[in-house]
Amino acid sequence: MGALADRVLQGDVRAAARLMRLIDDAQPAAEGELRVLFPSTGRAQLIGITGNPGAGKSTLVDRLIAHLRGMGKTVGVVAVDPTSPFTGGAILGDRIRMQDHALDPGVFIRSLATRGQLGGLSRATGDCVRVLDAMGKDVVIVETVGVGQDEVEVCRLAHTTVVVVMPGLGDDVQAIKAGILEVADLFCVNKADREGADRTVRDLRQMLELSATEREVAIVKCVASQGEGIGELWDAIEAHYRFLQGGPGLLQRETQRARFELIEILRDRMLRAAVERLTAQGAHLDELALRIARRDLDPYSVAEEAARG
Ligand SMILES: Nc1nc2c(ncn2[C@@H]2O[C@H](COP(=O)(O)OP(=O)(O)O)[C@@H](O)[C@H]2O)c(=O)[nH]1
Ligand SMILES: [Mg+2]
Repeated sequence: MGALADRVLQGDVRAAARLMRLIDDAQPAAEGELRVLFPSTGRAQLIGITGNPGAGKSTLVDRLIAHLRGMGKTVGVVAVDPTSPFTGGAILGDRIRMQDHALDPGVFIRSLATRGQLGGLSRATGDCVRVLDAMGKDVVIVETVGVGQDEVEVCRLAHTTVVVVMPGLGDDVQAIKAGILEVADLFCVNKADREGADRTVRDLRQMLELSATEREVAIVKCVASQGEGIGELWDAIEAHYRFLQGGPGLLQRETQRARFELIEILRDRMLRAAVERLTAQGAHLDELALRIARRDLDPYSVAEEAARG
């Protein structure tokens, strides 16, 4: 235990890639390594980029990487796309787009396939972020599709969450209300080269006023494909981070994240143990599910038995 972690701490990129694969595959062996890494983490600035598919998140991340490299900062990226767990199509596209940075040792990009095992998406993402943090990356960016609850949860890992929207979708702003508003520290209205960007900014501002959030939520316009507004976007991210650092906010976020992760780890562990117990008794999960569906068993009794051991 800890052999991979030691190599990660020495900056071994291949060891980091291997550990992230263990994490993505929900291999229990990853935990021992992460335990060794933990004391060396907590230094990276963590940024979440979320929004609907096609909003321009990957393009923005690509430009942000270039901007940060220009400032001499090292960058880690975790790209999560649960909308294509089987084809991995979007993820492959992201990889190609970001390949300019692939040969830069100051950049590490990892796509998460999240193969839908018992381990959760946010758990795997958080653990990969931790590896990049331990590697010494100054900034770690998580790109995630802001469609489901899981993806909203992922935002809890970040110091600053950027919600990317594009103009011309009046309903889009409406759809944002649920859940996403609570996690947004910053809105990026991307594709500002298209008609209606100012309208979207106005709609967002109005929505923020109506929601009566105490927080200052900045709105930045970008044309990611042209690299416009990227400096302003980064400045707004920095301003938010400095605001957190200057008050109780940073520790509050870290504590919230720690609480969330602890619950996830506990849940994973207990779930794994319970499933192992059931399997040891000769019952297969799918078989039990079939018997429950047929009303031969009820799920409450099965769970009770599995939990009791
Ligand atoms: N017109 C315009 N297109 C953009 C802009 N940013 C990204 N795109 C395009 O929008 C499409 C989706 O971008 P992508 O970054 O893959 O979006 P993601 O799904 O949110 O990661 C791509 O074809 C981009 O080239 C922009 O600022 N203006
Ligand atoms: Mg993308």
